[in-house]
Amino acid sequence: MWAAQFLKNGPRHWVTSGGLGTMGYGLPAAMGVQVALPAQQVICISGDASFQMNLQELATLAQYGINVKTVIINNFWQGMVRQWQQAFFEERYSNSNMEAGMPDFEKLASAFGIKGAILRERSHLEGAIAQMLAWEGPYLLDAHVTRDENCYPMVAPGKSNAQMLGLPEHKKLEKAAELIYCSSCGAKNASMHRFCPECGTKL
Ligand SMILES: Cc1ncc(C[n+]2csc(CCOP(=O)(O)OP(=O)(O)O)c2C)c(N)n1
Ligand SMILES: [Mg+2]
Repeated sequence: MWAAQFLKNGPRHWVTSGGLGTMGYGLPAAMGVQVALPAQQVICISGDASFQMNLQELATLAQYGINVKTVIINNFWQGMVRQWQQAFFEERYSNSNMEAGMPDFEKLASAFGIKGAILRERSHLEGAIAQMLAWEGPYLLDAHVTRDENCYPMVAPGKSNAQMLGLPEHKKLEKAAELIYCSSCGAKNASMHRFCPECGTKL
């Protein structure tokens, strides 16, 4: 989600499992694109838990020398699950902390015959990326990030996409030329909205 929100890589340079966000999709998808477009540099960006769903594909990278660079955004949690448990389940964290049993990804890559590195400091980020891109062949960068950073917007259980949390405030709504009122909950809406952000009803 962070990659989708913050990377400015332009059209036809983005492959994603989309809204359903299937864990483990990134590495094999990146391998397919790299084989199809050998002149391009493909970078797989994956969560730590998601990466572990298909880490056996490091062997395929090694066997075929596929030049995919992988960056693991490693918060040592199933972060989205942690965020749900924090926000909607009174911080009852169940089976979402991945610290115990988390492999050392640099050593894991090395075990498969692939170059790896760990990034611990933000100030080393650019250098670590430059080193990764300069390396000939597959490379795995294990980027340790803030462990409890939340990702927004998000949709609460039982709510619709029109009710997502964490969107920027529409402070100028009051001044919008045309206002309409939701027939279901009465909330005030700008007429360009197609769904009520309060209750999700189609306007
Ligand atoms: C195959 C699969 N199983 C379960 C889920 C539900 N799910 C969504 S995010 C998530 C945790 C992801 O953790 P991680 O890859 O470490 O990413 P983070 O949220 O920490 O950035 C889970 C279990 C899913 N999307 N795909
Ligand atoms: Mg994680």
